[in-house]
Amino acid sequence: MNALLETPVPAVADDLTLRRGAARVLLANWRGGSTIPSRGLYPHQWSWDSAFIAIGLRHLSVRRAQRELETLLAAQWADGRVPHIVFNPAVPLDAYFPSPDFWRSSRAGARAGAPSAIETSGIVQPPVHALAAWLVHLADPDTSRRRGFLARLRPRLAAWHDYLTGPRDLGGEGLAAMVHPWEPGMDNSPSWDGPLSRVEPIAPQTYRRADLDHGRSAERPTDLDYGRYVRLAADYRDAGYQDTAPQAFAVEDPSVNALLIASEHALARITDETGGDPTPHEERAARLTEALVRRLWSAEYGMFLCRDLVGGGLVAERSAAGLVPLVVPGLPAPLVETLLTTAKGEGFRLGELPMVPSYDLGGHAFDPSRYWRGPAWFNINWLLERGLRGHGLDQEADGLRDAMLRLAGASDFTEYVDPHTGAARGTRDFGWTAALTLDLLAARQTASASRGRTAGHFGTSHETPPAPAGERERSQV
Ligand code: 9WN
Repeated sequence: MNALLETPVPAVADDLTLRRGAARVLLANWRGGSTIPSRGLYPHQWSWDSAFIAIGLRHLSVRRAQRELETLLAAQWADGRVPHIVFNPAVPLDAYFPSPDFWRSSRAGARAGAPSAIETSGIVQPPVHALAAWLVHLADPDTSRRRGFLARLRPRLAAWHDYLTGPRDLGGEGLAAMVHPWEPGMDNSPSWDGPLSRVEPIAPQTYRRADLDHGRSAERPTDLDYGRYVRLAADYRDAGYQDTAPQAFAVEDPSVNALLIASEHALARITDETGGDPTPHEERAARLTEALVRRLWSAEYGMFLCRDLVGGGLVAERSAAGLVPLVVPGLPAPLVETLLTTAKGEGFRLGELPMVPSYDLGGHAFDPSRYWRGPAWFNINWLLERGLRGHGLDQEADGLRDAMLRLAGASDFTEYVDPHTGAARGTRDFGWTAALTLDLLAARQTASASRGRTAGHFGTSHETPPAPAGERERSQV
């Protein structure tokens, strides 16, 4: 039975009200050069948040969307890494933990090429940026060309991907590895429980969790998790953020690598558009796809799993990260079919529940409220929607898109929702929820104008039609 029918459904906002509400969130969260994820909990610039936000912002202001990515990439380190947080010096140190005085990037990261004039964290987040840059370009190619947007970003994006496929290929088998649970962006996913259990937590009295000033503790990671996060970050910092130092935590994550592949396809298009040869990027995307399937596919689980590089072997936990490779354009058809079966099965109930949960509904660690251990997130569902559509699964994609739009409006653009009831969880007025609402609204409008035809995999293929008028800048913000 459809869970939406089991619970009272709040009034559905019409498209215009939804658009205005989402725009209001993005305007309120704009800080002059970038957008904060939320006004209480996350008062700085976050890396993958900015990519998703730019994808939505392009429907309000192409200039702002360009700026969002430019600001982030201006904080790139000389070794190519794009830091997961760029700190705003005007925000008090105690507003967010770990704060700039914990990461000490300009000093501790000097050997790795951290900028001297901007404070950042020293870890990374998933590489959604080339994809975002390409989509921002498509929204208004003329303005993009006139401003040299892609030409300026291209070398930085290429260096970012070189970092992930070079120093971060810790397994030596062609995939990027993540060295902290914050890096894949799904912080307390049950997939990390095993790999994290080997990490000695730092003493709780040595730091203060600012997140609990804004979030309910039942919806956030536990203190034990935090102790381990802080230990790993402090050790990485004390090793000068060098990737040659031994890591206590190192995993290959299917979502991160799938996003790298999607972004590598986008980088091929960006390179072509700026007069270069796209072939090396197309070849790298193909190599990464082969490595993703070889290293992380589990026929037994019918989905991709994470690989624990320290303990060895695949992690036997079904998380939504293992479905995200649907965004990979060249994924073999039998795998797409199996992923669809898994997504529709008992664990994720695509099409039955309003949105896909972050973790197996029947899994031993499932919790409908606690962060990445069950709640459904808008960015992951947006990726699944695009992935399904890219493989021609329009009916499933339409259902997901419409449910997301309904829940985004009904929940005040919340950070995540209870996957069974759709009830809001986490912080409200959340940046990427608002941004991706704008993107889905624009796509729905374009689809109904062209009687159902929408572009497939993010417009990264050669056949992609030019940006629809509905995706062009409509209003100057
Ligand atoms: C740590 C900003 C970020 C998201 C992550 C999400 C959460 C941070 C935190 O918020 O992580 O990076 O303090 O919990 O897990 O995906 O990018 O929105």
